[in-house]
Amino acid sequence: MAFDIEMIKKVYDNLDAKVNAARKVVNKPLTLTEKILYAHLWDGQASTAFERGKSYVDFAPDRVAMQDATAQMALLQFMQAGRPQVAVPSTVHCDHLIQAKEGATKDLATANNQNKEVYDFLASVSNKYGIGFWKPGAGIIHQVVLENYAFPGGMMIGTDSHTVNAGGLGMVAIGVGGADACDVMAGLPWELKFPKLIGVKLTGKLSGWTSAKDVILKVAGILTVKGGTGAIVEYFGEGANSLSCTGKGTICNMGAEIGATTSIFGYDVKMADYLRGTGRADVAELADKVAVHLTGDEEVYANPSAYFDQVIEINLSELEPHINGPFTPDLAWPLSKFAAAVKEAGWPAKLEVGLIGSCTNSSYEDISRAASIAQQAVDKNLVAKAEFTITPGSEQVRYTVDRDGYLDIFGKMGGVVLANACGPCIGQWARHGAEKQEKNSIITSFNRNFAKRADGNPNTHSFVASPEIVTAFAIAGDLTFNPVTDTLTNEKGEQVRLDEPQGIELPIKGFAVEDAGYQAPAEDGSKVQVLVSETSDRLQLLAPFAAWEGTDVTSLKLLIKAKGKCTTDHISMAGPWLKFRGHLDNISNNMLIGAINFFNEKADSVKNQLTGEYGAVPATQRAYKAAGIGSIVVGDENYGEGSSREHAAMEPRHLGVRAILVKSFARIHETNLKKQGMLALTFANPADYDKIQEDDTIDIIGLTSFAANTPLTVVLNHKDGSKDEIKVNHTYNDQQIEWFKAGGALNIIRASVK
Ligand code: MIC
Ligand code: SF4
Repeated sequence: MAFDIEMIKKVYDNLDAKVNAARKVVNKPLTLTEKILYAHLWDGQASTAFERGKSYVDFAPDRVAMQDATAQMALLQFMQAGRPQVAVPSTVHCDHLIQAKEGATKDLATANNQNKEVYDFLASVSNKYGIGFWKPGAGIIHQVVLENYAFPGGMMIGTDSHTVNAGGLGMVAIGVGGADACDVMAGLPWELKFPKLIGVKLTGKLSGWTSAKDVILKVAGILTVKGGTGAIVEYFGEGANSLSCTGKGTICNMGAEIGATTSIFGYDVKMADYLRGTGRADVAELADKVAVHLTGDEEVYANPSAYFDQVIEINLSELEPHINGPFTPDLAWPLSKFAAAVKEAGWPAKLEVGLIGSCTNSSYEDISRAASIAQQAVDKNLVAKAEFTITPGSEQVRYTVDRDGYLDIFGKMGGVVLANACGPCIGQWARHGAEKQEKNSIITSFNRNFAKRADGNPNTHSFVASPEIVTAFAIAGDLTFNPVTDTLTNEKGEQVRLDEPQGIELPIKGFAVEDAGYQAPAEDGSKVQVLVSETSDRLQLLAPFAAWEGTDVTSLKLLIKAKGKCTTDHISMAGPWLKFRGHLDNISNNMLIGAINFFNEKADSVKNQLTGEYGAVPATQRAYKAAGIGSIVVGDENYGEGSSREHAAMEPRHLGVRAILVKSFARIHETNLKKQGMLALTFANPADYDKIQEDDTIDIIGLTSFAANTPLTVVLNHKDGSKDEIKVNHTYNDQQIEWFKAGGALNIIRASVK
């Protein structure tokens, strides 16, 4: 049903020739990342070696994956590309729009009802253009992709930042905005700056309470949320080979949290076992034959600092369990130091809810290890003090862990099984009492913990850990508990200790499922009608953005100078807004409502320079738009961190913002801005951020000679009549400058159709 063995065969048949060609060009031993990247070059490019971090390169990915919240915009764009069918195998996964409230069955029924229009749209577009469709309830995109589509040595792009999860199965899998997906589905090359390479050498072996999750929690602490920007992280060493395939997936998944383009592990026995366990023995057999090309060269791993731009070494035997947070995934605490950190910082020590699962951590191994802790609560007369939820990653995992009795064990501990969907991970959590905005703590085995992300409450302190640690904490109901050293008092008043978790990598009886939730597209979709009602408040056909006017852009008003962290959740919040992901005008009403205004330290309160009054960001911008005045957004470091959602770029574009000027960008967001015809600029001197004043009117000079590697000038006209002139950098290449001039990349594809 699901995977395309012919496509995989083709990739493997060509691998030897392509890797050998790369060897000649690069002229030294190759990392795994280089092998896969060079093997996926768009035709006829491999004559010279690419410069890491500098050269823009065109690639030909093998497949595309999209989730429902981003697929709507991706496919609305694809519908305008004038192609009858997608050019590469592609799938849509319905996972983000299901709200978690009362448990799987009821929540799924409610979602099917509430989101009917959107699901029908996605199903019919998929049917028409030859895209595989995974129904609501089938599971979370990354887990479904790992189980069905990912393969060692392949290259995939996906409209979700955690597409990188498939690195656990040796694939270069990269998160992108919908416009990039649209290009690849339309048969065009996909462009990426040739990444830098970070090598992570893993020695030793995990034991006790430590799990794969702790590797990435530790790496996030070392590299921080921007340390992986522009880089691919390649894991190797005997420690890497000892990790399960799904454990590798967890590590790669959270590579998104350090800004890495993607992360990858070389093909090994664990991957072959997983392929066989998930019904793909034929893929394993093919991979075995080309195994030398599915891992880095020996010389590279023997002397990594000669081949990687940065090398990190972690000894798994010494690694402690970690807990990261609150409010950012890179604040890493080893378990032994966590209790003291909680006390010192005054974070609420009482734990309200523990949540396991999600796309990051819901493998059979994860569930079995967490269940081994839950079983002890039952056996040792412990009553879980915190609430506890389980979000399975796919129907296949859910069905199998249910068959094997694990869900029963969680039930006995008081756990609630939620739908196989994103749910609480993306603000789709109807958490009772959240509206009171009380200060409280939760802990999850998810990946992100930005403010308001889970339940919309800015005072929820969210921490990230492995499923087994989350389960232990949920039993204790206390963040200062250390399961390695502390005891708990049970119902009988006895002191009991939780033993180390025990898990099983792959189900002994094999995976099983009754209805995996897949719907194949029509052979010939030309007659399929895709309907979008003109009166819909959830879907809106896209109108082309206007082309550049051919002059410098001047007299822009400062819309907001955002202070500190400004993630895509701050720019285009998820949760309640997810329902407008297919309607650009409606979702634009959330533009930057989470960003903190530098001048008054408030969210969603900016000065309207036309009236002098403070108002909501979207309303203020709509006032500028109505007056025919452009504007500019100023931001701090790593602006646009987090999600791939291109809404964060399309909303400002739609409402008339002309430029985003920041200290630095997150990769996907910067590309999304360029694709939509926006100006994405960075301060040549970051300290110039301080020169931006609240009443500034701003000119961008140099656009008539806009060229690669040439900075632009920004003039800040202050209210008192004084001026500052500053240099701003950009990373546009010639092609991307054409996108800007055309008013967006899609306008160029559109023009080529006629
Ligand atoms: C996320 O984890 O933030 C999301 C929700 O999956 C996003 C995609 C989206 O905003 O729809 C992501 O990671 O790209
Ligand atoms: Fe869904 Fe959360 Fe994974 Fe994003 S990180 S795909 S919201 S489960």
